[in-house]
Amino acid sequence: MAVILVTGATAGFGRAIAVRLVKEGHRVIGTGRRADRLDALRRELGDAFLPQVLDVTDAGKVAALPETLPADWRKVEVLINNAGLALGVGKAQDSKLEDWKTMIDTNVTGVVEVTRAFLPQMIERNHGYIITLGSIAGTYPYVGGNVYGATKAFVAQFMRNLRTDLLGTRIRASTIEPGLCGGSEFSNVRLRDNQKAADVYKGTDPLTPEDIAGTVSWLLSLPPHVNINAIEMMPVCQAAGGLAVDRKSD
Ligand code: NDP
Ligand code: 8X3
Repeated sequence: MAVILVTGATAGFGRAIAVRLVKEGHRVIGTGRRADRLDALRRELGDAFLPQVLDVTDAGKVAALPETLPADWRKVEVLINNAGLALGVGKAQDSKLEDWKTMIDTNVTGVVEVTRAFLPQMIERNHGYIITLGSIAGTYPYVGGNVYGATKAFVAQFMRNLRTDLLGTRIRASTIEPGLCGGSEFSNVRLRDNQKAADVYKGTDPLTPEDIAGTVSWLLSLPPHVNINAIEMMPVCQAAGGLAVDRKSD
């Protein structure tokens, strides 16, 4: 059983992943900015869960994290880069630059810095697994997806390149790219309006955080010679929408 670090364990996918992996016998380090949520998870999961308050955009704290962990938690065998967010659904021309910067700082720079912090120890042991949450938004453009989709396209290519650099080692790298998924705070954060967030899922049967946790669990169950490069998953009620054409009337 492994020591697994899950970023963004205070809600949604990260929380579900932490709960599932602890139930499967792993020890999980869960991070996030909200200490009260992490403490509640610790009460629920017990000693197999180690809460660590961490803002992934705080470069100094991210770099120092591996050495600041308690000694018996330092050998992180699996890193799950889950912390991330979308802000806004406006077109590029209507979006706030501040929101764009926050998404880039969290979804791009945060993922890169957390990965860089834990990679050396995995290389040293020639053993490890890095799983990062991308999104279908990184593949399929949609109106209002602008910078969020671009950050997830970065994630997908970063992980493919990482795997290429890791060829010759026994370290694995996978991206999970989900589509519409309810039961998390993703749309509440993105829309900053709980009613509008609930409307996103009206009349749908979306993926759930437990579906994502199940996918992580499946990845971890595979034999060590198997590397799943990427998994794109959507609920049955969703499919890609096709191309758009602007037609002028005569
Ligand atoms: P939630 O909003 O429910 O959870 C996001 C988590 O990320 C929270 O635990 C939050 O913790 C953490 N987080 C956000 N910013 C930071 C930060 N600066 N530092 C540390 N932690 C941070 O969203 P989901 O669970 O739905 O999303 C998880 C991941 O999956 C994201 O990367 C998202 O882009 C991706 N995804 C989501 C989909 C969906 O439809 N829900 C579909 C496809 C991908 P805290 O606020 O406590 O810091
Ligand atoms: C979240 C999925 O379709 O809202 O990454 O961009 S989507």
